Amino acid sequence: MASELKNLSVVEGIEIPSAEKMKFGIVWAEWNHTITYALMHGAYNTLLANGAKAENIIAKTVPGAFELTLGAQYMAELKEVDAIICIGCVIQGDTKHFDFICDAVAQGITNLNIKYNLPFIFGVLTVNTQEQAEDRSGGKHGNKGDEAAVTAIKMISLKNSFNK
Ligand code: DLZ
Repeated sequence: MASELKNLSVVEGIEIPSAEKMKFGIVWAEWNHTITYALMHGAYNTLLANGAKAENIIAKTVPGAFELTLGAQYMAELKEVDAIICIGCVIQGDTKHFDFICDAVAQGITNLNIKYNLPFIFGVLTVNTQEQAEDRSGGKHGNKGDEAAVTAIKMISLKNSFNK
C-alpha cells in the first residue's frame, strides 16, 4: 500500500468539502513524540487549510497508542465534536508488544465508530523502523496526519449528507 503520493486522501476530481462549520477533536499519543507531534501538526494545519476554525479544534494527549481508544471516548462523551482524529505511532520492537498494541487500538477505534455513530479516524502509523515513521510524518511519503484530517472532513460531510 506504500505510495510516493503525498496525500492519498486527495483524489483528483474529488473536492474536499469545506470544514468551516465542523468541529474536530484530535487525540494524540505521547509515545514517539517527535513523530506524533508532526502528525498532529499536519492534521491541525490541514483542518485549518480547509476552513476549520481554530476554536473548533480540541487537541488532547494520551500516554501511548494503547490509550487512544479511551482518550477518544472521553472526548466523544463531551458531545462537542463532529469527528475525532486519533494519532499515534507504533514502532516494531523485539517483543510482541507491537502486535498487541496495534490490534487493540485498531479494534478499539473501530468499535468507537460504531458505538458513537461518529467518525473516529485511524491516524496511527504501524511501522517497522523509525525511518519509515519519519517518511510518513512529513518525509518522502507525505504526512499521514494530513490524510487523517481530510478523511475526517469527508466523513463528517458524508454524515451530513444523510441528515438533510
Ligand atoms: C509500551 C509501548 C511500546 C513498547 N511501544 C509503543 C509504541 O511504539 N508506540 C506507542 O504509542 N506506545 C507504545 N507503548 C506504550 C503503550 O501504548 C501504552 O501506553 C502502555 O502499554 C501502557 O498502557
